[in-house]
Amino acid sequence: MTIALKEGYEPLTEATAVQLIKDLGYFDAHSSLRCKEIGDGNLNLVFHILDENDKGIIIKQALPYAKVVGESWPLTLHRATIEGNYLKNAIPLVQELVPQVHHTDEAKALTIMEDLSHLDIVRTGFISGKDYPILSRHIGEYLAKTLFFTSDFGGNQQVKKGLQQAFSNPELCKITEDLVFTDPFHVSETNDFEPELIATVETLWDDDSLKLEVAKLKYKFLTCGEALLHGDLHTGSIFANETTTKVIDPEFAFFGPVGFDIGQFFANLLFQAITRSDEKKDLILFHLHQVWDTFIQTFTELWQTASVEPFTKTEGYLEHVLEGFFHDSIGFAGCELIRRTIGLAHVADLDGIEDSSRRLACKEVAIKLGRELILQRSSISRTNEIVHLLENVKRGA
Ligand code: SR1
Ligand code: MG
Repeated sequence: MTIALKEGYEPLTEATAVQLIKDLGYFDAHSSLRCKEIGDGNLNLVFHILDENDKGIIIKQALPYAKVVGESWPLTLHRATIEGNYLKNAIPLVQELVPQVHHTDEAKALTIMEDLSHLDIVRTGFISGKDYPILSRHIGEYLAKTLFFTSDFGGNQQVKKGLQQAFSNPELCKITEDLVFTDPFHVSETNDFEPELIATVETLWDDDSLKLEVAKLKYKFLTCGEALLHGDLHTGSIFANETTTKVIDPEFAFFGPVGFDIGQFFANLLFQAITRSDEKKDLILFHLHQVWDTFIQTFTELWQTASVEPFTKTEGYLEHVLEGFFHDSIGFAGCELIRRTIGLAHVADLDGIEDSSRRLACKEVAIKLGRELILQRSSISRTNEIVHLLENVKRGA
């Protein structure tokens, strides 16, 4: 299938990316620039450009199809505009936790931003055993601030309705609706799992009580526009080092349930908790506890000091809201664990394990833990209980 390109749009090459950046005046016309396409995600081109003094810049460009599948899966270029607008909206809220955006171009579907190549992609760093001690504090703050100020508690409730239209992102939401919620729980061409997992996968497909709970979570994702979400907050969407954290890639942004962003981060920590040895696991579990603790602490402070909603003064309301967020987060984390193991888009935390029996054992744990989190989410009230569930699943697997 050939994709009809929009006027003004042409996929960049390394040569045209260099020309573009010079034309835009980010570098002197005579400077000698090096450019490399470094995009390793599922959807976009990413060009890293450096001058003679190693001053760098990033050009991210959306392709009119999903790169992970090819031209047979056309995909809106509008996602580049969503991404640019999300970052512009987030900068005043969490300035130090997102990249600086230098330039956006809707027709060319590109975002030009700060070079973050001095930082690691957290997923890659975690897999190689690195730790980022401040990561979960930063992400807890990031979640609390971005979600509170775009919710009906912290943002103008009339403005929010306009923002909901501006961040309408139906094609990218459909990807999540299918790949996270629907397909992994049914026989579907998009699923992709190792044949040895078939018995466990068929157990999921036959489990009506599980399907009912996933249906409820999917319905919440479809209908519950609580706040402006990042929409794809896994550890591959975060750059970090010892002191700095930067969240990237918000092209899936839309107004959805708060627990979705939190749950995706939980799940991607849990992949590491599943695959690490007992001695190295504690560093990851620390992040699981700290991200939630920081989230509730920051959200509570904002609730008490920056609320626009009169009912936030009503006793018991904050506790009710936080409890709902937590239960949702756990359910969404369960769906993420399952879909990254048996669905279309996998994670290197699991697929990168060379020893096949250990890899399969970890995948079994991820699927079974996902199931337990979905089914038991409403009776879990602390992050410690997630750890107990993981230990139980590991013992039984
Ligand atoms: C076709 S896109 C597959 C996945 O990649 C993105 O990063 C999202 O997680 C999406 O579900
Ligand atoms: Mg992405």
